[in-house]
Amino acid sequence: MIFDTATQSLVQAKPHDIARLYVCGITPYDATHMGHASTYLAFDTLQRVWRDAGYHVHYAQNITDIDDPLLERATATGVDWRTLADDQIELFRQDMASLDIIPPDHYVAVTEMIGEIAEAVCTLLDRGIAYRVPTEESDEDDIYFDTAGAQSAAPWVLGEESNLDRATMLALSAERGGDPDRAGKRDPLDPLLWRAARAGEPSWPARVGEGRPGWHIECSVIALKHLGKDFTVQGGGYDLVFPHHELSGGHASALSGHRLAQVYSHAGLVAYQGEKMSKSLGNLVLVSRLRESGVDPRAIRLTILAHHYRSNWEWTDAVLADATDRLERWSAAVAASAETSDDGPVQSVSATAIIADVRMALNNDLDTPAALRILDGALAQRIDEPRQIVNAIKALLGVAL
Ligand code: 5CA
Ligand code: ZN
Repeated sequence: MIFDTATQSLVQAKPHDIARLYVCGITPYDATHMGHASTYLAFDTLQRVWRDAGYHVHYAQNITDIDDPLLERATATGVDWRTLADDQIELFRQDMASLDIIPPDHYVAVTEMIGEIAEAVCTLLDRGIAYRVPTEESDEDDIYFDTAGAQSAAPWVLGEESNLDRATMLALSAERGGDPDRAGKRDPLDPLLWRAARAGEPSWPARVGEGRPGWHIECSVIALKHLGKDFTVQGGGYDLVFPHHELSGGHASALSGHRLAQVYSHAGLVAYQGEKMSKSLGNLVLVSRLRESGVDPRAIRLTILAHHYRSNWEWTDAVLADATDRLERWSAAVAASAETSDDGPVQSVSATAIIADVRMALNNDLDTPAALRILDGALAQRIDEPRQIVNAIKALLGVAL
């Protein structure tokens, strides 16, 4: 069972055959902070639970390697935007590997998909679900998605995934990369599909006109290409509920005639020093910096797993210290169990029963804090088959003891 944002209820994320997962990837500047790590670890746990249940998992993740904030950072620091993106993507991959996060089958950079995204925009124009808005900044037109047109043409209702009213959607759109006040749009909530080439900005020639993709369409096209329509779970941090997932869902429905995904799953947000950890605020705790300072990546993992993936929580030295203690306790218990394994008939707890409890906790909306508590209790006692517990902790929680 996993919580679905659209229906606001616990649902079975039960794949028919293959579990198909899309998680929105990073915009590669200032990677990888603890908020990113926490979101990717939530979906890593989902992947581990599916694998444990015997499903094949097919996982795709985008990389937003062309977008306004990336370009702004590149300009501000005098670095070429491609160099900035490449360096940060490499760092992100190293950070993910250090945290033992199982990589997606497809990491897809938007710059690899420009042609296909431009073709999708053409399709939407041809179907009358997209329209041109001229701009004085370019000889070409910007192209917008017609939310009203899409709702009559596709199985999609604006606001249905996020459960938000129009006033809230308008406010969030202005806050999160939208442009509700742009003149010439049919509806303030219509999002940009294609940004016409402007002086000093990267752009690509395309049938729709020289330009570059808008944000939401990248995820719709990448997900449709690699996972197909109506896939199992669309994931990301809670900050993506609106407008990003609402509108990438709308684009995908308009293109495919089907829902984007069966379940929309969102991880809570990690804060630091009282505010959401974010690149724009700069209040970051970076995985790479912690690693450099000698923090064991397993302790970072256990810090995140000690919080339920849907809760909002704050990174502090104290939560990391708790996880470091837990890692030491567990490691010591495993080492001690190896030494005393042939001590004769002393009363012990059953590894099979403990693992069943851990599985039950994880199947209940990925309740990792409960799983950790079960293991705390078990590892404080003598276990009949300690190797089984070590293997289960590795497979289900990604922590090698
Ligand atoms: N490239 C887009 C998605 S298409 C993007 O949101 N990039 S990002 O780098 O800003 O964030 C990458 C992922 O980390 C997203 O799923 C986002 O929801 C998540 N995320 C960002 N900040 C936090 C935070 N403070 N806590 C939890 N998750 C976060
Ligand atoms: Zn996305």
